[in-house]
Amino acid sequence: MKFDAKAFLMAVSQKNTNESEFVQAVEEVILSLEGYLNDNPVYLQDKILERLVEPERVIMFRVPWVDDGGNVQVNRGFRVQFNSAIGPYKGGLRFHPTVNLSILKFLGFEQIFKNSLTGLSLGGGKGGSDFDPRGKTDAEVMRFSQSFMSELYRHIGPNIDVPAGDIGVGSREIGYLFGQYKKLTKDFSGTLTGKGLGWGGSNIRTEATGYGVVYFAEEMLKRVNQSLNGKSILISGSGNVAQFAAEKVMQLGGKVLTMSDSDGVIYAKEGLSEDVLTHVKQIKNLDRGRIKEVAEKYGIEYLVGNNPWMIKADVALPCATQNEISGADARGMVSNGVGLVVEGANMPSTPEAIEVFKENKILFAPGKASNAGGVAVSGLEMSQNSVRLSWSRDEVDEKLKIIMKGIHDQAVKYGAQDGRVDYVVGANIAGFKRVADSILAQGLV
Ligand code: NDP
Ligand code: 2IT
Repeated sequence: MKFDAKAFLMAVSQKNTNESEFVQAVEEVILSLEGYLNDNPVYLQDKILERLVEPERVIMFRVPWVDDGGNVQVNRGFRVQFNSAIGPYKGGLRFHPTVNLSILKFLGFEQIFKNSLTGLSLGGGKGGSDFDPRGKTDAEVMRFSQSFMSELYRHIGPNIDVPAGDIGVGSREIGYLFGQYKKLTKDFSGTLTGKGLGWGGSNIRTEATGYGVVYFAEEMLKRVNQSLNGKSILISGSGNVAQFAAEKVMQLGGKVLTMSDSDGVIYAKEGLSEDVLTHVKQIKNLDRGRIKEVAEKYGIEYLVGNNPWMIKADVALPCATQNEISGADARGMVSNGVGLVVEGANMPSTPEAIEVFKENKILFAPGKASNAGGVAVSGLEMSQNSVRLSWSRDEVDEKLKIIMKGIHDQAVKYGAQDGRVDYVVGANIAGFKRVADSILAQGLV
C-alpha cells in the first residue's frame, strides 16, 4: 500500500472548507511524514491518519457578558478536544478577535505533536474566543472570563482537559477563569495551568516558552559549534513568549535588536538594554499599552506598521502570531544574513517561507518543537499539583532544559540527512510516532 499524500490532503481540504490555517497545519505534517509512512506501512492501517485529522470533540458556545456601560455583548467560545491518545487534552486558550474554528483546529492539531515531543502524558487541545481584550477594563475581562468558564467548566477537569494561556490570556485571565471554575465546582485542582505562584502555579511557567525557545536555539547552534553569544537577534511580538525569549537571549550574551506589536517595531542597533525590556514588561503586562510608548520613553527608533524581518541580523525568533513571515520576508531575511530561524509563535512561517529557508540551507525549527517549553512546564505544574508539592526555580529550569534538549535530540534522530537536520521532518515524525503507536494500541475508539 503506497501512501498518496496529495490525495489525502485533497480530501482534508474538501472536508474542511474555509479552514485554511487548519489545512496548512495538516499539510506540513502529512508532507513531512510521507516517506516515513511508506517505510512503516503499519501506520497506514486502520485509518490512523484519517482519525488524527478529526478532532475527538469540538465544543462551541455562546458567551454573553455585560460591558461597563451596561450593554450586553455576545462572543463565541470554543474548545477543540483534538486527541487524547497519550493523556488528557492540554493546550492554551486564545482571546483575540481573529479566533475562529480554523485557527483553533490548527493550534489543537499542532498541539498533539508538540505535547508528544515533550515526553509527558499530555493530549492535544486548544480553545478560546473572538473576544478582544484590547481596550477592555479589568472588570470587563473578569465578567467575560467568568461567563466563558460558566460553560467551559462542564467539559474540563484535571484528568480530562487542562487549559492554559495563549494570545490574550495571561496571568490575569487565568486568575479569573480559575476563580470561576472553583466557584462552580468547589474543586481546587490543577484544572488550569499558568496559575499564580501562591495558588498552585509552577515556578518558571511564565518564562518557560520564551526560555525554551532560546534553549532550543542554543542546542541547534551547539550542533554546528556555534552559540548565541555575540549574535544579533530579531524578535517579533512583545507578549509573554517574546519577553522571556528576549530575557534569555540577553542572559546568554546575544543582542536583541527588535521587539514589536501589531502596530510597529522598536529597533535598537546596539541591542535593547535590560532596562528597556523591564519597561516593555511593565507597558505590556500592567499598563496594557503599546510598544510605541517604549520607543518614545527611551528614544529608540520606531518603525510604524512594520515587522522586523527587513533588518540585518544573525538570528530570527518570530514570537507574535501565525503566518507573520511571508515568502518575501524570508527571502529578505536570507539576503540580510539570517542563518537561524527558531519559531516561538505557532506556525509563524508561511509554507513559502519554510521553502525559502530550506532552499537556502537556513537552520529552521518549527514551533511545535521549539516552543514546547511552555506546555512542558504546564505538564510539570500538573505533576506538582497532583502531589501537592512545588519545585524550586532551579529544579524546574533544569527539567525544562532537559526536555528541550530531548526534543532537539529526537528531531535530529528522525530528521538528519547527509549531515544536515530537517527539524520539520524530525519533529513531525518523532511527535507522530508516539501518538500513532498509542492509537494503534488502544483499538478503534
Ligand atoms: P501575548 O498575547 O502575550 O502576546 C502576543 C504578541 O503578539 C503581542 O505583542 C501582540 O501584539 C502580537 N500579535 C498578536 N496577534 C498579532 C497579529 N495578528 N499581528 C501582529 N502581531 C500580533 O501572546 P503569547 O506571547 O503568549 O503568544 C505569542 C505566540 O506564541 C502565539 O503564536 C502563541 O500561540 C504562541 N505560544 C504561546 C505559548 C505560551 O505559553 N504563552 C506557548 C507556545 C506558543 P498586540 O499587543 O498588538 O496584539
Ligand atoms: O501553544 C502552546 O503550547 C501554549 N499556548 C501553551 C499551552 C499550555 O497548555 O501550557
